[in-house]
Amino acid sequence: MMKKFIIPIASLLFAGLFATFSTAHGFKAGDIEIGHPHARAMVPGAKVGGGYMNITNNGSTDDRLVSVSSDRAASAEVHLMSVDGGVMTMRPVSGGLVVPAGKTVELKPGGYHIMFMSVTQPFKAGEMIKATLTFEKAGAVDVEFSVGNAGGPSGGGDHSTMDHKNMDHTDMGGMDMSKPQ
Ligand SMILES: [Cu+2]
Repeated sequence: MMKKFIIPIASLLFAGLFATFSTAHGFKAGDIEIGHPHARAMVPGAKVGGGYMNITNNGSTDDRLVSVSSDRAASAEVHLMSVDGGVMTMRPVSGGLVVPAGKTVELKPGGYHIMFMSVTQPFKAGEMIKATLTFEKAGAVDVEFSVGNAGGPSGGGDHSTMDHKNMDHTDMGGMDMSKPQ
């Protein structure tokens, strides 16, 4: 009789453990450490998705994220989102994203992000999206972006669930709006 109950509880604990483990993931290449690469689930039909993470440079010289690729996207770029004359804009970071020596650069909604473009199968919650980040000095590092939920009722999510083409980034999370225009 007891066995019936023991098994589900054990698997529940295991699932919980696995979830904890998989969200705290990180990757390393030389002096570069990639912390928790993640992406939001995309709505059906969406063609672009945003990717976020922390990049730490433990070395004594600056490095640079020069390219990003993924099987799931025809192309990928590093973008910077900013407010220009009250209008939210995004542009590719030319020359690569500099990661200064001894510093951490945060890619997050409202700031720097990886833009996956021409995605044929929208990212689904629970998936891991394989990608390769190439640094000028540290070289190539394979990472996996964990895909979270599309966002709860609060909508406190990020812009990757929205139609990026229109640059309609209604989520201002993480953006400093206090700057004079
Ligand atoms: Cu973008």
